[in-house]
Amino acid sequence: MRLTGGEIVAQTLIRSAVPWVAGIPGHGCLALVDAFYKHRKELPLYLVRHEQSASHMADGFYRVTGRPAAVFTSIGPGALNLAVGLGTAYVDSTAQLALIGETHTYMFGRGVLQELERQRAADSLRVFEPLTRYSHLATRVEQLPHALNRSFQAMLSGRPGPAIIALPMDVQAEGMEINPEALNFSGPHFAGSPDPVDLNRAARLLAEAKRPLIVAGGGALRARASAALIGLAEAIGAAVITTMAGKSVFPEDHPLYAWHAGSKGTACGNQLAAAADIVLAVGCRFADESTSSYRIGSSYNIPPAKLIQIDIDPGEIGKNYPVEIGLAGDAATVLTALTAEIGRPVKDLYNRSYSIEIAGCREAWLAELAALRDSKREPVSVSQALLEIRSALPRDAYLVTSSGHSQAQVLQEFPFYEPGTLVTTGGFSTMGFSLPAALGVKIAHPRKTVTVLVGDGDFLMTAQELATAVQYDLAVVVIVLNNQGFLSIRDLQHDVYGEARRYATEFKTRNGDPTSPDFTALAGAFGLKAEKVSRPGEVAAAVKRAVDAAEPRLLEITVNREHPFSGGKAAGWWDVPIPEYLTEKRKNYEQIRFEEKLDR
Ligand SMILES: Cc1ncc(C[n+]2csc(CCOP(=O)(O)OP(=O)(O)O)c2C)c(N)n1
Ligand SMILES: [Mg+2]
Repeated sequence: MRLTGGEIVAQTLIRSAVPWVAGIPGHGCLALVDAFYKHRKELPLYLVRHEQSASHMADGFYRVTGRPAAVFTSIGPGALNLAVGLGTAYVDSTAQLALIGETHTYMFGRGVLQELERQRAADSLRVFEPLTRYSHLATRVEQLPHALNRSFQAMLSGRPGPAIIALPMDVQAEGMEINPEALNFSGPHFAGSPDPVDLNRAARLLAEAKRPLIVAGGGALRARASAALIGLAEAIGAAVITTMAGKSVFPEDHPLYAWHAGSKGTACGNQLAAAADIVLAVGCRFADESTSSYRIGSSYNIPPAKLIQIDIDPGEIGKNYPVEIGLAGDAATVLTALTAEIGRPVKDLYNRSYSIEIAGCREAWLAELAALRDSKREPVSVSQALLEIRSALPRDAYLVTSSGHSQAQVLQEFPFYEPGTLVTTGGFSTMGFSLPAALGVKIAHPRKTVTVLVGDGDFLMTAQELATAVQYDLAVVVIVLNNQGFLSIRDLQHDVYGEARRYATEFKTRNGDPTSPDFTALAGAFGLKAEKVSRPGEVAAAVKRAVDAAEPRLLEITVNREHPFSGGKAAGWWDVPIPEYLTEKRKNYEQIRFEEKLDR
């Protein structure tokens, strides 16, 4: 059968179970979009208002389904608008296929409209090389089946990640003879399995541990390892903490749950992590935020604690801490194998002194939070708002968040109960992620409550996607925490450089008064109903009203701007370099840096 390049792509997506495509057309992808038109019944298309949003939509969808969607763009700026989305997906190891338009092959390097060509012809793809697991510029239609196969392999084998193919305009339009049945690249895909000797050694170490601690990262979520994680934790009586990227993989009302380690982690998580004798890391990179920038004893003490590290990517094993045993493979498979190898579970799990200590730690952390959950303060503190939002949402509601105080405080104080119900940009902390990612989550789970929790600054980066929510009737509830600025950065300036430093972080009028757009009016302009609250006690009911409306809604919450009620407190340390001219603060900073031993 004769198919054009565009048709080969469309048929591959359909046959490989890609559920939909999202993007923005332009002259650089017209023939591709025309093939999508021919297949519009089998391959739904979402038109977005910024290409970055298409990428975040696919990302959100992948996180909650494990299935890659595809995004498409025109040539040049349309393509480059994907960069932040693909960077986010790459860092957090989520899969999506990007299809970008490119210059006609026979005019490569001439400088056609929107071509990047001064150093090399048709050069956009190079921008994406550090952001993707696989990239290919298809200069002939005959290359497409193989390039598509490689893309699916890269997205779905081992550690997931995005793939990208650049499609010159002529390649999209030209045809070739091909059997369309051959265009299914959806699996099976190799995950790998660890050495049985190492597995046995790890099982023995874990069974003998006095203070075992499991830290689960985003890889545990990607591997859908929740059940296996609970199984092993209960078998050995381990404390379980998660990273930002792994949050929600373990039920946060479980008696063994100890919240998070790290700078913006919790006292509870840091205390138990630092005192562990065996640390079992599952799909966790040990990034700076979750380790207190590697400051010894602040979050971890490895060594003397022994580290067992499970990761699907052997390159992560031993990257940041020395490992006793590395187990490369799929997290769920390895955890299940470890539990089986250990055999007999610990006796009297919840009466052991370690379990009692974990429960005590957790209680102490919740008591510490109570001071910020000040039910009388107006406008409402972020902590109080989060408490009310949690109380108004079903246990299995999805919450999508991306940066600023909302993300940090969700980490510190907002419990999740069902695996994968927190969707957040853990490693890249991308402003603008939340709303479009939530649209992807809603497409995946139309009957579930899907909530966006964003700061005003974050929201303004992709606020135009309210139009997409309305066009496709994607009933997400967008909760904007409005504090008239980038206050998490303002508060960071305050914390590390001193009281006087509040620069370039607040939204002001010409006269210097705090200001913000009228978000309810903005929502109205896009055709959404919206509401605004500011007092404690008002939030929960307003969230319920928005959720019950079963249509896209916006809720603006005016939140407190006074530090620390504007956010929360750091629990560990974070390496934010201090300028030498702040002499006293710099001295203290240098002393801590020397303790790190990283650059000595
Ligand atoms: C795309 C992008 N640019 C800049 C940053 C750095 N940054 C992190 S949080 C933040 C402020 C976020 O403001 P807002 O969403 O209003 O939340 P708030 O800090 O006020 O709670 C900034 C600028 C980022 N994470 N992402
Ligand atoms: Mg803000």
